[in-house]
Amino acid sequence: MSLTHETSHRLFAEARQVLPGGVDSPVRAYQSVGLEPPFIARGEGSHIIDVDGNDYVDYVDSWGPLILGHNHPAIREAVISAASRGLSFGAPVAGEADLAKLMCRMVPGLEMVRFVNSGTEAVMSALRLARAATRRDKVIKFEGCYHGHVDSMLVKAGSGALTGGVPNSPGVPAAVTADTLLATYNDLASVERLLGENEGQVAAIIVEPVAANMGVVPPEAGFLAGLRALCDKAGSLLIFDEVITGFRLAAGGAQERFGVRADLVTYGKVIGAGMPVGAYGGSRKLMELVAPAGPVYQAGTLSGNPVAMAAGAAQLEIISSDAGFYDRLDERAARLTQGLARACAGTAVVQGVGSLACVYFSAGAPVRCYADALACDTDAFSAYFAGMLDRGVYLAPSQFEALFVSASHSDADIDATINAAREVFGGLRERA
Ligand code: KE4
Repeated sequence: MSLTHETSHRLFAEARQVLPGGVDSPVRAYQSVGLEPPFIARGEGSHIIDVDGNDYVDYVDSWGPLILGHNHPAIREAVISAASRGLSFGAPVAGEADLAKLMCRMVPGLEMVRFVNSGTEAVMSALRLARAATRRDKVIKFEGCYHGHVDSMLVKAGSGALTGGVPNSPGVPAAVTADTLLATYNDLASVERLLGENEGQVAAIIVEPVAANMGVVPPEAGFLAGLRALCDKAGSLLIFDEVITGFRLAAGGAQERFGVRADLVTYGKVIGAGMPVGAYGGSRKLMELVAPAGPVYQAGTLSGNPVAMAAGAAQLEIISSDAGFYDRLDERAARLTQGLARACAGTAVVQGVGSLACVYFSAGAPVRCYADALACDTDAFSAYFAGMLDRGVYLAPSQFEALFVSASHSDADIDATINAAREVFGGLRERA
């Protein structure tokens, strides 16, 4: 079944005249899969419909925010109601503390948050706070982890930085990344070595508790707890970048799921329900160093925007009042990943945690770190991607991204996805 894309093609040509690459975020341009992106007209539940009328089961979910699916009535109503009172005031509104209190109720140990407008801003601010709190400059990150387009983090970053084959971006001064130390994911010895070589100089270790920007790489047993112990010994802060995992892996995110407490946590995506929201948070002691309570400057015209706060609160209220939400979400995701694993057996492997998953063309080898991810066959991934898109399954257009299962994905969606994968992998095997 070949879908028609005339309108998307025309819109993409027009967009490329006024937007770099025709998009506002690189991975959306479909460059790594060698296709043109469908332009989306609307979303409903687990489906999106493009401007040519093609209907897809959506596993991008706006890259994670839409854990309840598109156009959820309660979230839509909350946004319309807030917007009807004005879009922004640049002044305190009750909705900011309402969402912050809700987050602190859901996340053990979270005492205070600051809202910003993106995950990138959250990471940038958390790094500044960690450096101020420890009076140290160096930061350890992991190859293949992506923490937004913060200058100091664009070193062997994942996601779009990896997809575009540009692990390090031009325009980032060497002086800025001189304090960024690179470790290997799932390799505590690589961290210990860096801490030893930079004794007393490391402000923080920042980590994606599940690496979801080089596909989906779970933390191996003891890895996160090991980072906690190494930070305690070195006097460094542990930052969990939970922009993807926050409020997705559990109410308390990865901290709850893996039983490891970070000193600072960054959030995004789910807490905005599709509106531009990021946040960073931690203990009151640390967070009260942030202006105007303390000296660490950070600001934002639209931070805590009332409409965005209403959207995030509506989504978290639904989740937090549903005791079985995460169990059901994980069960739904397990049905999908088990079906995909059967369909791709012998050609690809499926890795996942909770409602995050990735189909890796790694010749059957597990993907434990950046080097393993880089070894994957991206041409084979592209053929798989195109085949699934043609069958109405909308996946992230890169081997180095996750698929996101939402509460809106039905049994019918999952069965259709598994059937599409069966056909696609059958075709790939025939052509092999
Ligand atoms: P934003 O600035 O894009 O809101 O968040 C940056 C960010 C920070 N930390 C983690 C762990 C992230 O995954 C992200 C952004 N995720 C990507 C998807 N892998 C966003 C998609 C895009 O760049 O268009």
